Parts: sequence; structure tokens; C-alpha cells
Amino acid sequence: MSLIHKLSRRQFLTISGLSSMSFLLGGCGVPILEDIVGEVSEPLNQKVEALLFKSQQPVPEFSQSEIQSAALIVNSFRGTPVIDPTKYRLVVDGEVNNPLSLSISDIQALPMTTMIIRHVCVEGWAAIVQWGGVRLREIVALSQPQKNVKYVYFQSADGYYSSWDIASALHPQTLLAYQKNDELLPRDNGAPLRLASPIKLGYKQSKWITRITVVSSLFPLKGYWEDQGYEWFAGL
Ligand SMILES: Nc1nc2c(c(=O)[nH]1)N[C@H]1C(S)=C(S)[C@@H](COP(=O)(O)O)O[C@H]1N2
Ligand SMILES: [Mo]
Repeated sequence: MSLIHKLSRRQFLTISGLSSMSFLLGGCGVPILEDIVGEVSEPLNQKVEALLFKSQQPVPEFSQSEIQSAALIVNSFRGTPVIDPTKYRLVVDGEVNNPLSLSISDIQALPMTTMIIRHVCVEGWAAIVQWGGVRLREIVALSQPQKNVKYVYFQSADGYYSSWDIASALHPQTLLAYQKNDELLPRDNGAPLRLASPIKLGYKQSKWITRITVVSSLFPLKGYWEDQGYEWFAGL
């Protein structure tokens, strides 16, 4: 049902950067949901809380036989950046009570979700792809967002950046993916970590994500393509 219930105590403890671990453990040693959103932390905005803990409308998925394994065209504005996986960290910061710095193994210790969805690029192509990864909402919840957060920024190792509305970011089918079509995510497709979601156009699906910043208002810069006139919401 919710993020914390699905984490074993051991998995949970492997996540580095959780400064207030004792707050996150229930009386019996099992982390309980209330501990992450309850009295011990700043009260969450009711809207954010509702988004996090009520499932939003799921988009119907495709079947295994419909996967178009050759159809996903690599589309990168500046080529593929070199990332050392041993040094890689995903930073989660902004208006959060518990900023995070997660290694690849920290991220892979979280519950994995797979989905088969259509990727749609505005340049006129689409591909049905299976993605595997962690729900973005789980990572955002671990960071304990403060009240009034409304947007999420994504920074990438190639200099790409984008911003999303919080509701879309917390949608249960918005993943930080590290697998594509049942294999480790290829470098050209955004390894070690990229966005994948059936509710946004391709240019919102940032690859090579290094930093996630949760904020209450948008900065003047909204995204690499968005700042050149592409629609900001870009919903599907
Ligand atoms: N960091 C980064 N992310 C990016 C891009 C990019 O150039 N850099 N291109 C976007 C666009 S326009 C699309 S369609 C998809 C393409 O994903 P793919 O290369 O895995 O097919 O990545 C998106 N994410
Ligand atoms: Mo695209």
C-alpha cells in the first residue's frame, strides 16, 4: 500500500543519508508510515500528503508482446556524459527536512517497480518500452518534503534540466528507472538513472539524473527545451 510498508528493516537501513533514522523506526523495529509523516517531522502540506498516500489514476499498461525493443531512438542534445558509477550519487535537496545522497546500491535496495508504457517524443516517434526502477514518490517521501512544495527540478550530468509539477512527479507510474526492457539501463538511455513516466512527453523524461530539488515555486529557468518555447506541462 505505501512505501515504508514495503521496505524491510535491512533494506531501509542500507539507505545512506537518512540523518534521523531513529525517527523512522516504529516501536517494533519496523518502519511505519506514521513515523515519516507524523509528529516527528514538519507537517506535510495536505495536498502533498494526499498525493503521496493516495494512488492517482493509473495509465493502462501494455503487454510483454507489445514491447518495441528497437523503436526507442536515442535522443540526446549533447551526447552521452561519462559517469563513474562508483562515485555516482543522486542528491535530493531543496525544501525538504531530510536531504539525501544516494548511491546506486542505495537506490537498488528500494522496492523495484516495472511497467510497460509508451514513450512519446514530440519529434514524431514513439516506442513501447518496459522500464524498471524505483517510484519517484518513494524517494521524495524519504526526503520529507516541507509544506507548500509544488514542483520538482531534475538536473542531469549532461547539463540538461527540467521541472515537473509535484502531482505528476508523485504519480505511481513516474519511475526513476535503472532498467530498460529487462536489462540494465544502457548508458545512451540515461544510466545510471533516468525518469520514465506514461504521463509526460519524452523531453520531460530526463536522463542521467544527478540532482532532484523539491521546491514551492518555479525558478525563471524551467527546462532545457521548455526555456526555448516547448510547453512546460507536456502531459500525455
Ligand atoms: N539529460 C537528458 N535527458 C533527456 C534528453 C537529453 O538530451 N538529455 N532528451 C530528451 C528527449 S527529447 C527524449 S525523446 C528522451 C529520449 O530518451 P532516449 O534517448 O532514451 O530514447 O530523453 C529525454 N531526456
Ligand atoms: Mo523528445
